[in-house]
Amino acid sequence: MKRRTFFGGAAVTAMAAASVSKVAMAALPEPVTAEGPETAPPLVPTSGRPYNPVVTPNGWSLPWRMNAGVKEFHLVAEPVERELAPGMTARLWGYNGQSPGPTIEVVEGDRVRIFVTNRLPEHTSVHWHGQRLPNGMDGVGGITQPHIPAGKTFVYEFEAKRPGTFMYHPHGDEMVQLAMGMMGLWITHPKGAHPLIERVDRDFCILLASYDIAPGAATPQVNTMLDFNLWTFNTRVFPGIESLNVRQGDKVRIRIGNLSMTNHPIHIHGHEYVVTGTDGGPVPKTGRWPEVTVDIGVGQMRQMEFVAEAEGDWPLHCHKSHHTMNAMGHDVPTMIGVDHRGLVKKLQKIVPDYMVMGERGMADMGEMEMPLPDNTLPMMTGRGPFGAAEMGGMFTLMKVRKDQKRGDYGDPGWFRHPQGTVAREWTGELPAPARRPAAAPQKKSVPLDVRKPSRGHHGDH
Ligand SMILES: [Cu+2]
Repeated sequence: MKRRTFFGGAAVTAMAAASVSKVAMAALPEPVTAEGPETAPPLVPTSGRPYNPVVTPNGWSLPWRMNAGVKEFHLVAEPVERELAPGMTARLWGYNGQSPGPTIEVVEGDRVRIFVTNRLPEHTSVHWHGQRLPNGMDGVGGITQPHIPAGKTFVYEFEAKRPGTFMYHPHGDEMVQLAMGMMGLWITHPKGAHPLIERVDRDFCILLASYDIAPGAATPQVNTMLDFNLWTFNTRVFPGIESLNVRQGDKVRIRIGNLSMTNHPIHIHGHEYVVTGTDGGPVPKTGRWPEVTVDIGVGQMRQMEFVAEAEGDWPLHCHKSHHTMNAMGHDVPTMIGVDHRGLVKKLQKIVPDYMVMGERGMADMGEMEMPLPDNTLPMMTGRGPFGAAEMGGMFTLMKVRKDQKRGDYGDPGWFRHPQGTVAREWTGELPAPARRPAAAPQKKSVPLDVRKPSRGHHGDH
């Protein structure tokens, strides 16, 4: 993470002065910028009230400054470059050097002041999704405030009233600005003990988004409504998404918000989680039940909690199978069962690099070294200790280890399975398939439409 001052030049200062009062200008905190997609360690608060910080995989939390009891942040909306996974970098719009923007962490009851500087080529605004605040701080361009013109800085100020998981994003030219990656997470921690919010050992937060970037291109197609080809956790795709590394027995919270264009059933392996909170706040204990897949609709936030009981490398992924694929796969014709014998040579005379693909399914593509255009990712990729992972998109691993140090979020490497606990090839005898005994002749069924008309609700069954 690097510090960079945007307000070095006198011209810029003069421009900003037009939209910010003199008092605020004097107090404008230096914006902090992140470069690179590495996961930042939890930002332990050194001023303001204490809390248990979150970790944003492949992201970071925004430092603040206390100014006469007010927590001050500086967001800069600007064009950014984001590596989606090694081999592909997208040209997006985001905040403070990255998409998603930095996670903002405050404490219930904090007075918060956020300076928003617009370095985009068009106007913007910031909507604080899910917060209780004065109407004029809601960030709806044209409705509750003038749009923030390019080059200007606006100030938002409100009290973080209720604890929970929130998001921020522009409200105005949303189709374009969300498609370009403008979004971030906001966590309001409870002040002290809360009857419905437990203290956890690991607290992760993930923002779901989708992009449509043609293979070889770097800028998303902003008019796409349905056919996105990249499905992201914190604007990263597998294998670029860092694993969630936890200690066995840790109480884990995963907070997920969805700012894509469709719902995502997020599935965890080897464990069950309970939704302890939604966009509306903590869920009463009587309203919680265990699940292994939680569907997260567009605009929703969910908090899932569980104890990481089982050691291993456990996938956490969207269960829509196209959402665990990367850019190249979605338009490939289905060739299963098509016999190419005798055709390949003839076809190669016309199309020299013609190759047979997908005759037996597409698993081969996980291993295949296909020539790709620059700056794109294979449909399915990633390697594990046993071979190709054949995944992409919204997929990562939760690594549970006995010897992971308390508070250590580092990657412990691949799981070492205890002897005899891995699925293996059966090398013994294969008995001949047993024949099912011939079934007794079945009663002839009567088609529904010739049945006697029902005389009532009783007596017919
Ligand atoms: Cu999905």
